[in-house]
Amino acid sequence: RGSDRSSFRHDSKDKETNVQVLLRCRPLSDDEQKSNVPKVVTCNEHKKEVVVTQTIANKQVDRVFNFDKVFGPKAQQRSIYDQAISPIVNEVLDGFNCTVFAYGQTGTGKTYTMEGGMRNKSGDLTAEAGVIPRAVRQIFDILEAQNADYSMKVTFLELYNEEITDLLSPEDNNSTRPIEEKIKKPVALMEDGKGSVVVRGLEEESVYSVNEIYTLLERGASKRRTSETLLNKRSSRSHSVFTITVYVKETVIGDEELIKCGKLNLVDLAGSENILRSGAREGRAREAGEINKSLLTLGRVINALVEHSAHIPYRDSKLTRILRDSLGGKTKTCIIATISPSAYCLEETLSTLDYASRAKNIKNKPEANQK
Ligand code: ADP
Ligand code: ZZD
Repeated sequence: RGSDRSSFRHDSKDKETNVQVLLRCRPLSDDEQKSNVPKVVTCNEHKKEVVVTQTIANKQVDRVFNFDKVFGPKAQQRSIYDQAISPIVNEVLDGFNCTVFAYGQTGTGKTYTMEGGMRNKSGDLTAEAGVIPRAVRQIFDILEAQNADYSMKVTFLELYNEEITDLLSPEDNNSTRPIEEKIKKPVALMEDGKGSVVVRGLEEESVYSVNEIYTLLERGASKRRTSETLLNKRSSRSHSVFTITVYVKETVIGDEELIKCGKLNLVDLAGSENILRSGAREGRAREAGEINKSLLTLGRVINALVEHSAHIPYRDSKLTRILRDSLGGKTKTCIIATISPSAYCLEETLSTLDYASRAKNIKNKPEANQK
């Protein structure tokens, strides 16, 4: 009967693939344009090349960086999605786990890229919609077109100061509880015995339509705003992780039932300037140290992976524990590095470009899971 085939069937070609790294440079803002802010970044999308122009001792020095894809200031949300993210979503529906990270200095467009601008009342995608709403739409469109028998779960969390906030937990209307308690709900990281970490205690919402997910995103976005104001959190210092898990029932000849499962993690990282500044003496130094722990550890994990170190410090932060499989594991990973063209951001821009270049050398071994 084939019932002994209940274990995972690995669709493994044991192929190593590099983490894909894309670069996006935002346009100058209206204000920056008005005040004639000098630009130091030139993008060549065809050559997949970014050139940064520095003037050192009156000499012009160019630094050139290459990526898997380069998107200049004119690139639209839709074009980035169609060229870079849509193929990843197809892989998720083929049973792969995939992760997209946005990395860069605050103000360079991480949230704009991952989430996008405000949402349309009708629920349609606007030109400003980012990766998350577009991925949600594509997943439903494909499953509906295939007339698939599917189910889906989403989670949305924020990680700040090594503490996890569940952005989807229902509103607590008990007005006598301290606000801190209403926002925070104990969630814990647990090892699942197969080398992965699961976040225990998160609200896992089963969803059946695009609009249902959009309503949840609204709840998450509103909760994030509440906790930002009430707890004086700086969103630039927090990481947010939106995860969609899709289960598709496969029609198989005979009495076997296979469920294909794919997972998509969409991660908006804390501003990268927070690592550079982490050494700075600040009033609340301990807090500052904690805030940067996940981002610092992410950098150390990347370095350890590309240097083939014997020890990869995954366990040193919550972010790297949650995303362990995305860094050197079986997940397909894509990093979108975001930069500003402004001369005033030069130092941060070079730091982001160096970081992103290093990340190109990380190798993963994607494997489809089929239960
Ligand atoms: P971050 O999340 O990196 O801090 P944001 O996404 O908040 O940055 O972007 C900062 C500002 O720049 C926002 O007002 C955003 O709308 C705008 N912006 C960022 N990227 C772009 C882009 N590619 N095109 C147009 N506006 C952008
Ligand atoms: N970037 C906006 C949210 C913010 O910071 O509030 S845009 C998208 C992904 C995750 C969370 C929110 C969204 C967002 C949104 C806006 C307003 C209300 C709910 C959700 C969005 C944008 C376009 C389409 C769908 C959702």
